[in-house]
Amino acid sequence: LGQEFSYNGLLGPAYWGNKYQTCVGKHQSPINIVEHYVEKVTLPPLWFSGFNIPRKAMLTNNGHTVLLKTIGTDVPLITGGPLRDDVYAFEQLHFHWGENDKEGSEDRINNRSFAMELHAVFYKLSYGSYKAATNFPDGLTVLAYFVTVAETFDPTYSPLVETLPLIEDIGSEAVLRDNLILESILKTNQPSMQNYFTYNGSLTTPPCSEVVTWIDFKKPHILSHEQIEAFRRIRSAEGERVTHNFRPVQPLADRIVFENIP
Ligand code: SG4
Ligand code: ZN
Repeated sequence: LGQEFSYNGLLGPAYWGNKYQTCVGKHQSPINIVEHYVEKVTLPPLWFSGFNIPRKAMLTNNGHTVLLKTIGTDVPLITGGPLRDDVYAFEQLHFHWGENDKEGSEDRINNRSFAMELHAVFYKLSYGSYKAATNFPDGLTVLAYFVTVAETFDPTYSPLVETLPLIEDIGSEAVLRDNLILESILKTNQPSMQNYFTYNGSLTTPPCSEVVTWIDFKKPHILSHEQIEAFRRIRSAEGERVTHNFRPVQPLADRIVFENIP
């Protein structure tokens, strides 16, 4: 578990391309989004369904990050926006963070890093499974939320943050005490969800597959310093604390970043 790649040393991002050819591809993520160069567009609204149902949720330490999966049959779905009429199904959500509150996000805005970034990963339902979808250029979409730090933190994160001490060891998992309403964390019912950047990129970890429609919401989430510290206490395969699990930005090359103005 968790030994195939790392964020430092000889298994670090500069060497991912040795084992995984795609990681040196032309359409990699993350990127620096320069607002001056984005193309403003008005896409059809993003649509969310099934996010307001309480679900059993399981949190896992996979050695690289904290991963949350919901348990049950019917899954939350999204469509619209850059996804057009295609329907994508929720797979998992996870986080990226840094050693201190000045860094941690993967994408940057005007070269600014945020303390953390939440990724909610979805796969195109018509491909049948998450695994199958990763073989197609439009197979995945990731909803990305930047996190800034303030005393007045977002209480909807508390059930998740309170479970972190139970999964500090690699491979450990724990069910959240109460069923989770994804809508509370992901804010899928809020108008701010229609203002986002979108571009085509990749998974930000090996195998770095170029199969992701990225949707980065402009309105950041707010956590407290103490809440982010709880993430920094989870341990990796080497038994060390995971204090840096974000990939450096990659060249934009010939891609265009769009900003949706609702
Ligand atoms: C994290 O390492 C997750 O643990 C991985 O999920 C995820 O890989 C990887 O990030 C890349 O995803 O949204 N940052 S990202 O591009 O979803 C996949 C698992 O290992 C394949 C399950
Ligand atoms: Zn991620």
